[in-house]
Amino acid sequence: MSETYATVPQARIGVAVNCMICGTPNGPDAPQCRQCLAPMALVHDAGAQEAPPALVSIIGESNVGKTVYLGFLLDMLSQRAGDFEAIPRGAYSIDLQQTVISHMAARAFPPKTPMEADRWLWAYYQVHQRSADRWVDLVMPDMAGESLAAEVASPRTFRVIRDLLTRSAGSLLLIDAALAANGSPQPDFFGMKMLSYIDSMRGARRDQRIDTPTAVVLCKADHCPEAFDDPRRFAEANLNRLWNLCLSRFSNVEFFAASVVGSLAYGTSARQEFVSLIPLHTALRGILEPFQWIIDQV
Ligand SMILES: Nc1nc2c(ncn2[C@@H]2O[C@H](COP(=O)(O)OP(=O)(O)OP(=O)(O)O)[C@@H](O)[C@H]2O)c(=O)[nH]1
Ligand SMILES: [Mg+2]
Ligand SMILES: [Zn+2]
Repeated sequence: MSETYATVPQARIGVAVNCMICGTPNGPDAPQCRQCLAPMALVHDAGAQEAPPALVSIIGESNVGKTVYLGFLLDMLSQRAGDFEAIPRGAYSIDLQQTVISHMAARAFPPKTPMEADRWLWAYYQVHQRSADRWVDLVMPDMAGESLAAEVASPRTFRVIRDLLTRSAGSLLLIDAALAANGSPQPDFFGMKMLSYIDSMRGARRDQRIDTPTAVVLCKADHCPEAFDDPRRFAEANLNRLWNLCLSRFSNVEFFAASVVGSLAYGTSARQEFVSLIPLHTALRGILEPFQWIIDQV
């Protein structure tokens, strides 16, 4: 017989903790939700807060630059960039930022995010917007592009992704602008798939558009500087299918361009057959703007 709430011994009911992402009750010492694998530390850290934190999802294909973007964003926030300062809740929140910064300091990109949800890094920050003297609590997981692709291809493969995307207060959809500028239709199609997945999961009627703030971030814009000049125009020209879907189904979309590297080198070695990219120096452009736009609306 499956274990239902009614059959759980009394002593355990008293201390069961509901997962922040999917709501499933878990034992008090569970490190991860037994249903969706989200870290239970999120709930323990939220403890005394009046309102639950807002979820912001960073989505996009594998290799688009999600981990790099999120790592630098968190690092900028904790260094009090622009209008913001950010305080991590829980030491685990620092791991992503630390991984990205230490790799980049050693002139290497961070490794690919593993597909298994229990190995993702999650960041839980209290963000202070100084001009408005406003605090926002944010939870941002670094999901793997391949897991997102698997969930989009056959919904309900990754429960955590469905729960995250349907409950997100805002999304950043990262698109490989360098590929798109080179004429590849792949970024356009993947972006469309992601948005139509969100559209169907939210279950909005055909005459209702999705109003969740969605920032489309044109990544690797160092390869195509024209994306910085006019991101909307770039998207309309190079990602026309995605652009049209945004117009017809999403009422709150904005386009941004971003890049983290100033110059790249290409290296090979006797031990490996492929060419690896070496970031020679970091030059952050457009990292904060999409985040600021999302925060202004959550
Ligand atoms: N030129 C350029 N390349 C970038 C930039 N950001 C990331 N990259 C490249 O994109 C690769 C992938 O970046 P990640 O952040 O690991 O990509 P991801 O979206 O997290 O990929 P998954 O973990 O597989 O989902 C890096 O190894 C770099 O080669 C950028 O701003 N400019
Ligand atoms: Mg990654
Ligand atoms: Zn869960």
